[in-house]
Amino acid sequence: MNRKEFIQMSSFGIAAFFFLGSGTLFGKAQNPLEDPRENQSQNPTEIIDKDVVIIGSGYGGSVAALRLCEKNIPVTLLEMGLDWEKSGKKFSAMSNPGHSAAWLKTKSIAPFFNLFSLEKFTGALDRLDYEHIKIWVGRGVGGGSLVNGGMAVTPKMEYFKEMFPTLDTDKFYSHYFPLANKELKTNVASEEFLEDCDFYKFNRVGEEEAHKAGYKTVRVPNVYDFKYMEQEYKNEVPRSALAGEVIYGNNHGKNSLDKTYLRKATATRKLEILELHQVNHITQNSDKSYSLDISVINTKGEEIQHKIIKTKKLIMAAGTMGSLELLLKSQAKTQFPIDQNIGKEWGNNGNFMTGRNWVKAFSGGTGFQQSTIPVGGIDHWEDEKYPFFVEIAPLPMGMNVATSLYLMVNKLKKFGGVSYDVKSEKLDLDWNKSHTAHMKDNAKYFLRSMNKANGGTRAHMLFHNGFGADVCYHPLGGIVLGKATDQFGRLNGHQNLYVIDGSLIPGTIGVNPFVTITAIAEYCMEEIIKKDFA
Ligand code: FAE
Repeated sequence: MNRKEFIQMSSFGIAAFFFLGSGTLFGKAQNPLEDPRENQSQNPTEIIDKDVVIIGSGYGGSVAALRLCEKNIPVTLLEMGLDWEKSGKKFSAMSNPGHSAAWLKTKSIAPFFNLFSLEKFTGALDRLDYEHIKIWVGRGVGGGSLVNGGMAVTPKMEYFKEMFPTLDTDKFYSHYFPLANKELKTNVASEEFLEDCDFYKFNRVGEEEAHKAGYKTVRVPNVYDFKYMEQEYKNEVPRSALAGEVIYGNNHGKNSLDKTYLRKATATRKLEILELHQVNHITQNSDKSYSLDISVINTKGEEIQHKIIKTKKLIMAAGTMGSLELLLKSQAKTQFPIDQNIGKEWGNNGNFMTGRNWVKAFSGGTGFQQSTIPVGGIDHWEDEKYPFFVEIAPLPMGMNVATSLYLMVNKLKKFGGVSYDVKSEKLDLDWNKSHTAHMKDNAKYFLRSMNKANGGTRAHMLFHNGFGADVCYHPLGGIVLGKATDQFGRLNGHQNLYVIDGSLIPGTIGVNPFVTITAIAEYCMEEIIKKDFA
């Protein structure tokens, strides 16, 4: 398969933009490991030097960019997806998928109702398919923040301590978590609004039913601006959450990273963001610098330029699956040195999607119109036999369905593992039904108790008869803090290579993870900048 075919076929293929960097050199002779230009495309390769490079513009990458730029350090941020704000393109609603709905697919890829054909485009939502699990991720400047539900949950202190026994828990809860929430613009909806708003009927129903079944519910903070949503409700501003926008991106209201960390970093004028730059693999040079093999792509996913960017300091923030793929693939392709712990302690954060149908006469369903932004959770984490946390999720498809949707977050009983298959050039996951069996038991217990108290059945029309063991929004781990890296994300065996993203968290954190990823990134970057960039 030639390079072009590979890019088009790969789920990491993409769309394009052309950037001329400084210090361009053509045809510089290097040893084969330093000049990884095998399978050249017809386009001449551009070789560029940069001081500091970050791969990926999600939570880890955005924190790293801001903290470095604030210290006057010039940063180049490489992102395989589109800069949506710059492109002037709109995100599409769930009921009408358009350009943003999927990364280079011809059919929509939401967890349900995929009846829509699409034009191939570098959309904001991607799905990585493995035998026993499907993993959804965000693509574009802002990473997962573009497509996620915005639930901003600080983990329970005890569980955080259990996952990270060597970290200073008190400092995290007094400093890094508050800092992360402040920068992310986390806020909470007013109870009055939630009580009045028709669009939150699904949540009121979900909470009432949970209470009847004896569960405790909690209000969940979010980065969607609830004051904006109140204005949407009154039709004073354009609607977004109340117009069915979420996993294909929000056009208004949501404080995604492009509106928070990245906007601040850009204001320093030290940040260069190169969109549609897909890093294929990395080579370590004899002087310990790194060469990144990059395809610049167009919005159809075709390579329009091939680049090598050389840098002394490299921060990998391509997300759990992206950073793992880059490290493992680079090892296979360029003998890139990696630690034996890479690929270990991977998990799905206990994600298990489930739902209920309840057909009570005259009940009125969960509402024709549903806000896309979740605000409620069911906290059953302390239970000894069936511990779980549940997001009361909307189903914003414009139907007054008598279906309730729940995303469960469970504990892990055993970790999965990630390796690289040279033949298929894809990641291999050691992950199967044995990893999720206890999550299914929890889902059965939860649905049974809810149905007993409220009537109903499990939602057979959703995923696999109502039990979505293979639905994963929160891949975590594989490059675990303090195992594959030192205590601050410096990759073992390297001096100037850092990993700052969800892969640092050992497979589970008990709640939706981006607040934790942000706080850990803040903690790591504080130390790295102090010691390695002085
Ligand atoms: P991430 O945000 O994934 O960013 C990585 C970036 O790197 C992406 O922009 C990639 O395009 C880019 N990239 C990857 N490979 C390459 C490459 N080779 N070259 C160049 N660029 C590359 O990483 N979490 C919550 O806490 N609350 C929620 O409500 C929530 N809802 C979610 C809903 C959905 C549908 C999904 C998919 C996720 C949700 N999450 C939620 C998970 C959350 O978005 C995710 O944990 C974080 O985005 C992960 O942050 P990272 O910094 O690790």
